Amino acid sequence: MTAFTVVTILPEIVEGALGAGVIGRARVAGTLDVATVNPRDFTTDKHRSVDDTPYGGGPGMVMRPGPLLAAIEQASARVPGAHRILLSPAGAPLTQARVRELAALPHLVLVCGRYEGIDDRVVTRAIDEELSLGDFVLTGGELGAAAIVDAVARLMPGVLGEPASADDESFSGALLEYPQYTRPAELDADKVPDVLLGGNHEAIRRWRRGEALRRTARRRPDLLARHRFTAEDDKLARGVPELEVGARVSIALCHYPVTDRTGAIVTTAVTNLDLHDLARSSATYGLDACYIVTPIESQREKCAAIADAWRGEGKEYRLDALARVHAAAAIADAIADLKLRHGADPLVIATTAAADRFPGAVPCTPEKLLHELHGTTAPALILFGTGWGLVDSMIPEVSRVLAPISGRGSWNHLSVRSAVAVILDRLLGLRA
Ligand code: 4FN
Repeated sequence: MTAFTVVTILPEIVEGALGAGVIGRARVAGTLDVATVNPRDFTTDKHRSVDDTPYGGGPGMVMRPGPLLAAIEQASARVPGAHRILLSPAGAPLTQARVRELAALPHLVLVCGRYEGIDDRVVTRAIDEELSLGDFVLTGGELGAAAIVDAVARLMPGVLGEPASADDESFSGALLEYPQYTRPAELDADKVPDVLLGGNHEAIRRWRRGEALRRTARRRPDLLARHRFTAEDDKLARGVPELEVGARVSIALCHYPVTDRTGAIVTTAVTNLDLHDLARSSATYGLDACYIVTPIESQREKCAAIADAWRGEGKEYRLDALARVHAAAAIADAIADLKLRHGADPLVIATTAAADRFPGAVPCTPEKLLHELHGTTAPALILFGTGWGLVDSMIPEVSRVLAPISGRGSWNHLSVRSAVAVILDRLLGLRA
């Protein structure tokens, strides 16, 4: 059982947060040990001051090291094996994985800052770990400390009513929860899904798993990217737009209309390397198609010749990639092909290394684009330029433009093969 000692100048906040509900009851019953230690009780001046002005100037006050260090020392001695945590925006964001690890420790001392922060020597001398609840401004660490006590305590035996309900909830696995309903079965015209009213437990389990996958895709694509799909998940995903985004995304490598180094509108040559690598990236991320756009017929024939050469080799993994490659005479032809095959106009997205191109298109990131695709069943076509980039005035179908890929520097001449890989990975890549 983990004991908790919260070091705070405002114990009322911690008591208020941890005095009611299952946590409050467990404390009264003696299955949960939560105490507070107040640095103000360790002051020696007549004003009992816990703060002072910052060295070097600046706004606000800083917590004095003396009373805080004394309070942490006494708190740590209350139960053996203290692990001292500072709640701080500089800490690692708290996760359920870390909560589970903390639940194995005998004593957590949770130190709360106030004012503008605490004297840094307290951190270097008396803190083992810094944790944060997230990226927002708080007036103090107390609510973070209360959150950690709540999250850790609910994993301890005897704190929750049923032990089964402790760890099968959202974030323990990688998926959000399926939607829950209780009586009445009809709230005005709002009905509880039929499957939940029937007694088919296997059908209910399958429906819930499918809903959990769908909701996670829509609301927390970052979590879904970390989820390992089971064979059943793959089956449930089939035909669900939110879960098959890759199969609606196509790319086009455009050799026209692009500019050269002087700004003149030109047609560039198809290269063997680009074609190979884009086909392989397209297959890796499960894309619908990879269009090679060139108005020059002999260049389109070259694409077919390269494809034929692959076919000749007869290697199966290459054929998978190859099946996605289509030569097109113009961007409009690729768009027409998508419309024909999907029965809807594609969302056309331009890419550019220059932030001022495509001024009429809505700027977006791969993350925002993914969110948008979750909300539609329409296909998407991402355009990549060759040479010195796509000519923005000649592609009226473009409605979105992806922000340039960039590192810290101003030098930005990524190869188109690299740009495709980076964008596809940010859009569809797994993070597991
Ligand atoms: N906050 C940021 C950047 C700089 C300062 C703050 C901030 C309370 C003592 C820390 C904040 C956030 C999550 C404790 C925020 C947390 C705190 C937390 C916290 C008073 C000094 C302060 C992250 C927005 C860039 C005030 C962000 N989880 N300073 O809030 O203690 O636990």
